[in-house]
Amino acid sequence: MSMERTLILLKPDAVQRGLSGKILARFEEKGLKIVGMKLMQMSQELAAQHYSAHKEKPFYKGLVSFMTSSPIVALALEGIGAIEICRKMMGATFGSKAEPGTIRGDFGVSNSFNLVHGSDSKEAADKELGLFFKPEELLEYNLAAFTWIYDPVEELGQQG
Ligand code: IDP
Ligand code: MG
Repeated sequence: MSMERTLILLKPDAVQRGLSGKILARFEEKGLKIVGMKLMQMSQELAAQHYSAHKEKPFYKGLVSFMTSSPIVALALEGIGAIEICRKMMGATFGSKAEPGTIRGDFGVSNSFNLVHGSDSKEAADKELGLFFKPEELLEYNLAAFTWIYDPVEELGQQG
């Protein structure tokens, strides 16, 4: 697995229910590095671009309406295998089906109000990060805990 960046959105229900901090903490505690973060309200245009793959789905109109209804928190998270790790942490799409221990499984029951979005592939992550963040809003910095989160020799490729 390689170092990756993924787009996570804390959806309007997460912000309105006061769960932004708790959900962000889960990603931080896992060892993911925050490289971008902003509170924002999605425009119709941004929602249409972000969810273009779902344009023909019956839930599309409601989804765009929900996502633009109230502020979200957009996060860019970095880590080895970050895309798949974050998807696993989110759980299944529907809160009623998501396993306990996942974000959707622990905090929600709804099919549509499911708290969090995460990119599902490298291609999606690149596209979605570009939609939500300008290049200069994605930061490069050393995380002090990095060499305790990862084995420097085994995982970071440093000399033993
Ligand atoms: P994902 O967020 O787990 O990747 P997708 O199938 O990509 O799930 O759907 C995008 C979003 O659309 C979901 O997170 C959810 O908010 C909403 N959604 C998906 N399927 C349904 C549905 O059957 N009814 C209502 N909303 C849905
Ligand atoms: Mg999806």
